Amino acid sequence: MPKITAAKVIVTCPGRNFVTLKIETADGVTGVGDATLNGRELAVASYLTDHVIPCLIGRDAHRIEDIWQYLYRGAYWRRGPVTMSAIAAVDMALWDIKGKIAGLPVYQLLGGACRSGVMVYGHANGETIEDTIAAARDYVAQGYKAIRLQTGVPGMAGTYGVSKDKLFYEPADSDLPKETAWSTEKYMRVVPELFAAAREALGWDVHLLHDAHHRLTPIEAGRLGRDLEPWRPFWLEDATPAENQERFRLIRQHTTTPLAVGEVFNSVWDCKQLIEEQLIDYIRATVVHAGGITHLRRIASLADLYGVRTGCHGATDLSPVTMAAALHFDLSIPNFGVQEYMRHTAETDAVFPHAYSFAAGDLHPGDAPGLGVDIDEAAAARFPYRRAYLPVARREDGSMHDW
Ligand code: CS2
Ligand code: MG
Repeated sequence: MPKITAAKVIVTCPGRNFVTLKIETADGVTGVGDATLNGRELAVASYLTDHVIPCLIGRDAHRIEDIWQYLYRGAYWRRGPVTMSAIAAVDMALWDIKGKIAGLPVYQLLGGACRSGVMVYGHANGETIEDTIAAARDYVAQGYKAIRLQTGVPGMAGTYGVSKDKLFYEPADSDLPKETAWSTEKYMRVVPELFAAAREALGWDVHLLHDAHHRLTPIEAGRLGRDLEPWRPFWLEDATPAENQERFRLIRQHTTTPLAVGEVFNSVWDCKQLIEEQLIDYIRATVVHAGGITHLRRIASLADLYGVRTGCHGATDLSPVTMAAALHFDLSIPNFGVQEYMRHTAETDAVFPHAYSFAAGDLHPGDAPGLGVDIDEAAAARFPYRRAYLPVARREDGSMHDW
């Protein structure tokens, strides 16, 4: 058996923070897993170093499902973003090791490819509608088949989804949370204008997406969804917070705009009611925050029973290790929908050399054995951890809103 003999956590900040787990077997085979939890990175690093790694030493790296069950059921205080990101990192690293030992890319171990490539969507951001459309045109020129549109809201500074650096949008940009302002009324006026202008400029052959980032009540979401219907959005994402899953019933009653949710979900239990009642069209749970490839496959299988497709989260705070793992998963499941793809900076790509590549609107994980991604530890050491927070949002009267 490939016995686990060592494991360590590497924290690095090549432009933004990443937490990576590296597991090693007696034969010297190594596997990597992403454990990054934006703004709470060191909590997962400690969870792994202090509480998980000691339990891994001596175990059989081939027993992926058993180790998953051991870490999930054995923790007693289970679920939650910290625990599930830590389990995800172990799971990714073990799939990586299994693939390397088998000499096969992980997607082959998951049943093989169901499609030729993974359709991705890029982020078009702009202060104005014109700027957003100009950014979207760049994506079309690069071959993207799907684009997320976010625009500044007139009369409000610093809208979510819009940043100065258009290519590498990174919201976790200050050492204490920035305070941003929010007005639902102003926002709800500008989004339909953005979509009308985008269809006029870009035509109907490109998929257009939008993220409301948990900012609306169900009835507001129903109204926005209905206002967007003429422009046929691919999806409206995170229309409302989903702790209370039945909130989506009201949105469904009022709009046929497809709904996506789940980037902050950690387990199949967070998805269960939304999927079983067919309250959503796309589930956005992701490898790193929802327990790894092993658990995400379970979520996708449940979703498939109800005609719900996947649309995994893929923002820049998910490292290239998660991106690689997501691509193997996306390629292998029947009910894949779309994959988010925010490009990493050149520094990040240098720290995490990877086999995946982009062509004609699709990503492909490549055919290197395992996940096809690694961490260059010497390069990682040049970028020490820097505390960085996501912003918070306040309504115009000063009260807190969901960010
Ligand atoms: C966003 C993310 O990509 C998305 O859909 O919601 O940018 C999100 O804000 C960050 O991943 C938070 O860590
Ligand atoms: Mg989102």
